[in-house]
Amino acid sequence: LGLKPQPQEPPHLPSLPLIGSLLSLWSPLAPYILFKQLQRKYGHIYSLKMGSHHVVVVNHYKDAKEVLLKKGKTFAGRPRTVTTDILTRDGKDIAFGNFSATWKFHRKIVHGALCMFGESSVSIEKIICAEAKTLCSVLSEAASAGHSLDLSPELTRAVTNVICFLCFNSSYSRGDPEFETMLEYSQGIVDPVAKDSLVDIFPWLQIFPNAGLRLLRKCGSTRDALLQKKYDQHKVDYSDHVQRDLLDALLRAKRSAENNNTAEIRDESVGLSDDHILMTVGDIFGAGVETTTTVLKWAIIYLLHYPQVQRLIQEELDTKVGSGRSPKLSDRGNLPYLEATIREVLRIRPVAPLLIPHVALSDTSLGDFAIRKGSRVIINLWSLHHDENEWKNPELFDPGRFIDSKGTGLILPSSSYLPFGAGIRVCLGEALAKMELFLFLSWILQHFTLSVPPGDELPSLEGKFGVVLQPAKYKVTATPRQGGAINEGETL
Ligand code: HEM
Ligand code: PLO
Repeated sequence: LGLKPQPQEPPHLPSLPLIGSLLSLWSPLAPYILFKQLQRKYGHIYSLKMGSHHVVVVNHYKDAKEVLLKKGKTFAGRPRTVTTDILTRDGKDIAFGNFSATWKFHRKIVHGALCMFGESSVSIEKIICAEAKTLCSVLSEAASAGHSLDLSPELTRAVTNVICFLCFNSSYSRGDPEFETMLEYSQGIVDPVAKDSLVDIFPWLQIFPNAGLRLLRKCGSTRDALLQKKYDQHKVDYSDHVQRDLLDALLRAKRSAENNNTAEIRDESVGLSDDHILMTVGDIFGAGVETTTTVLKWAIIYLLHYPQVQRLIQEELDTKVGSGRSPKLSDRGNLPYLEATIREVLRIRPVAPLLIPHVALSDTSLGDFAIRKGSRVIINLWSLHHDENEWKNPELFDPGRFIDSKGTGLILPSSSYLPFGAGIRVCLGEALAKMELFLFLSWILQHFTLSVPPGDELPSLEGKFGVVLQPAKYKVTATPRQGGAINEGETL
């Protein structure tokens, strides 16, 4: 009497010894769709076993915000998995590294380096616009030759060059063999990292020949060699007086830790070993390329499916920017329909539909349920972004839902929207990604109308679930717009 009832654990999916709840998850549906459906039977929060791991799945935004914001620190852990351990030398990076002083320190350095670029003379805006211009001239060439083209490698190169400038103060031109190598290894990492769940459930699978893991190891070491090369070059040219890029910022932090005596011990304790530095730039480089490129590909797919949306963006560009100059970041506030389209793409096809798994660092609670220390918590962003009670017709692509009734201002019609996550694990690249999406799309649409090549079908809207949700390959025809010629003499 008078005692508070002990909170119960969340409803549990049926599970068997050893394989856990694998049978109920053995489904042709992608996990984020299955997890959304399982709510009907088990409620918004339920738990399951993946091998020996206790996993809690969260499908409602109120609970998601409790995990990410209200109890952000309690849920700031990351699980160790076989694949991410291979990729990140046992979690010596930011995204897959567990909550620690080292993790905090690296986030701070990256954040500082990204902010510095906002202010410097070679501003991020200039870098992005230069890449947008090159991208548009490639489209122009294809258009005059009457070719349709797969935009993927061109978009990847544009986005890669932006992050390459920020990380390494360098860039790739077309046909650069190092860039081709990068394109190849990336896919060999994105695919197996997603398929990690099986090896993770049956760790002994590693002992047997495993094609995915072999590919991951091979592509991982190609990536590491590339990162190492950049690192070695930077060590040679480093100067305390100039900070060219993120790698310089990390080197500077390392030097100053070393100068504060007891070199190596201190080095290890704050986590500024060569491994840590390499893994941090590896993260930013990898995240910088894969996420933004994927969103651009989805955006273009939706523009092909909804030519009226494309037309509305172009009308907005024509009235607010015109054809005499190129779009700039300062136009962002004047182009609400483009901004709304970007928001809608991020809603309907979230880059990370299950975010990255979180881990409870101590015994805690979530809603009315008890959560044990060490539980993995999966936030199903797909459920948040497709919640019928929060979004009218969630399957429908409609940028208009982010525009107010007057048709001029941006709104957020629901709180069930977290494309970049939230709280202390929130995406580090949100501002950068938004600048790139805005500038690349506005430059392309100012100059071209995109359509499906004659005889081709509309590209599929179905995503391939991986560590990022990727669309299938497709081609486009770019038709130059009237008065949309690229102004060669223009200064940015
Ligand atoms: C983490 C989304 C672009 C760097 C995340 C997370 C999401 C996300 C959902 C996981 C949050 C969580 O686990 O709670 C996106 C989207 C992007 C994007 C939608 C593009 C539109 C970028 C870019 C960078 C970046 C360009 C690099 C500059 C990171 C890093 C983390 C992260 C380092 C890990 C943070 C941590 O675990 O502490 N992002 N991201 N992201 N993102 Fe992004
Ligand atoms: C992409 C392939 C790279 O070779 C390595 C890499 C590093 C960071 C990862 C990124 C990959 C995929 C997208 C991730 C990012 C960290 C944050 C981002 C997971 C695996 C997202 C969307 O959460």
